[in-house]
Amino acid sequence: MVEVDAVLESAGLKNDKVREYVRYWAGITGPEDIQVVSAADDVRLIRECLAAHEILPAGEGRYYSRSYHKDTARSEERTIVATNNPADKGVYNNWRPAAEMKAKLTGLMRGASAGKTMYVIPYLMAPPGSPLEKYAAGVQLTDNRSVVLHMIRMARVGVEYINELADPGSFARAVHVTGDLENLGQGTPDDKRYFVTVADERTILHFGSSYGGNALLGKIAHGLRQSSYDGWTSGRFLGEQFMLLGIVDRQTGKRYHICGGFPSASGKTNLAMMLPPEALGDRYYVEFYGDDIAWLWVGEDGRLYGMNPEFGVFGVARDTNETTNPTALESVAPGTRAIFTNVAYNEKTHEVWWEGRTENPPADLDGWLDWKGNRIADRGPVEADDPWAHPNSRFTTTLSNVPNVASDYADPRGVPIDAIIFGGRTRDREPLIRAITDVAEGVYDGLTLGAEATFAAEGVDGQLRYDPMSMRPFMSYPEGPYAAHWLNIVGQATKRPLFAHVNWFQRDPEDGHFLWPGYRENLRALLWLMQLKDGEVEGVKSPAGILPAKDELNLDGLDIDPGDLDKLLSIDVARWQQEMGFREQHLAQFPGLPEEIWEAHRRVAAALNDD
Ligand code: OXD
Ligand code: MN
Repeated sequence: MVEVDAVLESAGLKNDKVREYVRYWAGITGPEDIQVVSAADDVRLIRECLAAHEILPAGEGRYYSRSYHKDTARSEERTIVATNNPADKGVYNNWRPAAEMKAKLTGLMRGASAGKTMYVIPYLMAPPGSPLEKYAAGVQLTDNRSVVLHMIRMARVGVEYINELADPGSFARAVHVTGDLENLGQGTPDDKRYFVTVADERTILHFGSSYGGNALLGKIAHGLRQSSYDGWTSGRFLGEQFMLLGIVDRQTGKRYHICGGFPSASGKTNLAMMLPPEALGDRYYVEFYGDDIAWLWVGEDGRLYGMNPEFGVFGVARDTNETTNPTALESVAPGTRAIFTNVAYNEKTHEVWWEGRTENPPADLDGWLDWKGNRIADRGPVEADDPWAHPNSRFTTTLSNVPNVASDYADPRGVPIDAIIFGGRTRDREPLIRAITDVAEGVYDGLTLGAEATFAAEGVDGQLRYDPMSMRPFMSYPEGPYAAHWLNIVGQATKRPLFAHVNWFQRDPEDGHFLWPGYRENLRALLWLMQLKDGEVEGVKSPAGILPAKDELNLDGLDIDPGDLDKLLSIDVARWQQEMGFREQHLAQFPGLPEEIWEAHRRVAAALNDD
């Protein structure tokens, strides 16, 4: 057995509560060795991982990793929020009793790190000095070296973040044990994986994966599930799966900040990293703050503030290219120390490729391996059309590598939020943008956010898979209190943000073409929203919010069909009325939903009927 205290002492880990926690879990998981890591260990750990073939070189200063082929994504069914209070059970949080889950996970983890090193990763999910720092400190234990490399990119890592805590016990306890990946029955009735957040004990216990949100516990488990629970119980903040961007108007000197939630596959990372359209580039500059998580609170000046608690980006590789997201490509350029996971890899040239990177895959197949490590050139007719990269393959890079990262991205004070936007992927009904000035109607809009079910297979035609505030997989407490907490936090602000709903994906019903070009052009809708906020435009009232008048959108340099623009800026009342019925069923699932939300629903329904 390792001399735990001697190791922690020599690593400069002084917090006694952290020592106690490491000792306790080392006693259970039984590692052969213990190492405390900090960001400065990255160079050594990369070298060790390369030597052990846990990662491979991907060109100068870039790396490639491949996960076990049944361990490639978050598993919603195996993810649980546990507490000691049955009243914490909601519709989406998969609630279970804390005692039951702690016993189960302790059993699964017992002796499961035998022969391995336990890495102790002290981290902070916030810029140091943040008003929410108290909720941001954590210590992840993991028996997987590649997970350490990812954590160093996604969080601020080092003993300095936990040695001097005002309350030494106020760190999230995040235990990750990989398990025997080949014998866990992933996706079968005998699935042994469990990803549990014991929210009222601020303890995260994840067993049976080394991938993404299942294994990088600072990110989703702490940054979203634990933080949203902490935000609710403290009454102080919101922790949401939101991107955060800034817009600088060089002509007026004004700066704006917009955050918002988008269900997966609705272009959130592309939006967060967006560049302005060519024709508007002299005047406007878009700044990147974060693509996945925002914590929101009300500052002493009565404004809503937001910050990205992460230190990096864990972005989906698929379809990332010079058109969709040139900024992302630059953020993983040679020398960035980025890590690619589960994309295709050329073992001779060390290049990487994924579907949508270029229109066609590389023509010369020499050296190319698919994400499972199989040679593309050896594929038979059955596999010929299989993707080269896994659809959930990723790139991991630090925020500072993003070329348009905001100069104040690490400012602990956060940035004032001018608007909160929601956007799904909707082929009809949702206009390009509709602004909402009333807080309850804005929160109602977030609660009824969704993305289209893929037609026929997953649902009724035109019916959304609802994903409230894009938090469905990360909900940690019941939806009724969640809505009340939103009303409370935003209601505390004396200078309120605007809300808006955006949709870049409306299609022509006849030939299916996208009505709006998307990507960089999306800035035009956001600029209109900021003009509305500043009282420079009035928009046109509709039953579902304020729409841009046709001449209010800045269309300089954009060639768009006038008929398409008409459809983008109008409301299909009949389709909206159908949607209101679906919304009613969706909201009725949530006991204790505040009356203000129901009133907002009835107001929109009545306005549609009067229209
Ligand atoms: C997610 C992620 O799973 O951002 O949503 O990784
Ligand atoms: Mn996410």
